[in-house]
Amino acid sequence: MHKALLEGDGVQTEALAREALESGVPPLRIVEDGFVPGLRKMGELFETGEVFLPELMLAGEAMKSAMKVLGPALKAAGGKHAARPVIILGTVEGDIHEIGKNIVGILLETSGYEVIDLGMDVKAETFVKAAKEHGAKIIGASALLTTTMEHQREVVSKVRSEKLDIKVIVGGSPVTQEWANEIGAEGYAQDAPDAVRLVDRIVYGWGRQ
Ligand code: B1M
Repeated sequence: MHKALLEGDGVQTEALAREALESGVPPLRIVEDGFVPGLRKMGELFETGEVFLPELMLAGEAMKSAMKVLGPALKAAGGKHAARPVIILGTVEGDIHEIGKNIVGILLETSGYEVIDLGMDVKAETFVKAAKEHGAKIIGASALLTTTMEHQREVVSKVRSEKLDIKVIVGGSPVTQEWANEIGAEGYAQDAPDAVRLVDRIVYGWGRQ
């Protein structure tokens, strides 16, 4: 999986995802142990100038091919839930990284939440407008670039300035708990399972194991 991602081979990533599922490997394990390390490696190679934007894009596309198979499997593994608190999710303005945000969304859905995914490059006012429209109590804002993290602060500020009873949670690879504290976000999650635990704590005051 790692190699297929580094080669940007979407046919292979999809085939390997299918093969692993058919062999009974849990879908979240395939994502986190199979593909995510390959994407991390790609990021390192990009940072050191060993690969360039086209390779990075191909790796992103190859991951999306795998997610075509893994997304429905993740949802199916989560089962059905009756109570569906609404969560507004998106990647902040100026940022088009969506793979991690999509995994967070899928896991929240399979954990019983209704996720309204606004996609990527979402303005602060769009997050807030959607939350008001859908009666959501939580907004999740993802950012993958140090330059776009600042827009997470804007989402918090917009919620505060309108005095809304909405909690903002943040995540993404450059984001930390310290950053969440600094901008006044209600929570930070480092990965998708952690995001579910955080939302559970906010909504129900408890965490699932
Ligand atoms: Co870009 N990119 N990229 N990229 N990219 C990074 C992020 C980078 C770290 C690579 C590097 O240089 N090492 C670097 C950012 C540097 C920085 O700011 N510190 C970078 C750069 C520089 C860029 C461009 C500027 C390159 C350029 O044009 N010169 C450009 C920016 C475009 C833009 O957004 N305006 C760019 C473009 C792209 C592609 C479009 C080619 C592609 C994205 C494709 C897509 O998403 N459809 C891409 C990719 C694939 C990456 C890397 C390689 C992989 C990102 C990823 O999907 N990771 C990335 C390297 C890296 O992250 N190490 C890199 C896997 C994913 C499962 O993890 O997204 O971290 P992640 O999500 C995790 C957690 O963070 C958390 O849970 C997820 C699941 O575990 N999480 C949340 C995420 N959101 C959350 C929200 C929550 C809670 C948890 O609550 C709301």
